[in-house]
Amino acid sequence: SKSRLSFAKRAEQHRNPLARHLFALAEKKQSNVVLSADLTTTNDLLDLADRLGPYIVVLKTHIDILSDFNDDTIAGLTELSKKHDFLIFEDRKFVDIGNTVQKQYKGGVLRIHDWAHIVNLSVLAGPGIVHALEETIKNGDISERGLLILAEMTSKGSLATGSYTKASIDIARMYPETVMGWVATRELSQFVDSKTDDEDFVVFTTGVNISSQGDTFGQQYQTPTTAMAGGSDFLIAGRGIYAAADPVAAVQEYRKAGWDAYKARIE
Ligand code: BMP
Repeated sequence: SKSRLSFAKRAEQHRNPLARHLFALAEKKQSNVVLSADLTTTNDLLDLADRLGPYIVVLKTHIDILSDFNDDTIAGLTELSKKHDFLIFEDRKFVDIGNTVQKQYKGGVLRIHDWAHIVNLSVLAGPGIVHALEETIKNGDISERGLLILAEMTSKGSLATGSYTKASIDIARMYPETVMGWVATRELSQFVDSKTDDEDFVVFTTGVNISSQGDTFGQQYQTPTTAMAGGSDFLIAGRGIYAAADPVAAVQEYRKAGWDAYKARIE
């Protein structure tokens, strides 16, 4: 596992340019916070991204929840990602056969591949989905694009456990050039073969909240501190930040908690 190495070291050693960029951004901004910006109008989304952009390394979107998605949504997000230096992660959770997913990634009204640095997927249908997304990335003329595999889920009763989680990791390891890591609640070191020590899959953790245990639909939270102690690298937080009375104060609190915990675990 690479979780005891500094992000600076991991940035230096990583084979994937997007992962290198991400680790370097984290060091520069002293933040491992991914803001889950689950707002439903373009104005609210861009306003939040502008105010909180300085404190985050990645902005995670659910672009299909916007009631007024249009070209300005993407122009605005792209401009803010440059202004504040953060990456964009569309939480699309692709799950279909490769042929369909390729069209969903490249085309449609959303044209996700054009603007999202990172997208995620589930391996329910087997490795063909990764093959298809990788082909789009490799054939495209945009250099910084990467995939995350949804290896676990935070909601109560999730079926993404055990052999499913292990299969997610095995498939990630088949595509190390485009799969930069996975979304999981913890390090999953029991599934990772430590023989090949040039591997460095990045762990993104959802379900992070300082002041709540969960919601009425089965969401289950851990804190930034417990997530980092469990081997997470990047903390994804939504309502804990954007629904706080003062989102700017909240993002600073999550950033400090995440960064302190990161500092505490590196060698
Ligand atoms: P919140 O912090 O407000 O609970 O939001 C969590 C975000 O992470 C949501 O956008 C949700 O879709 C996403 N998510 C999750 O909560 N659990 C998972 O297992 C995977 C997710 O992508």
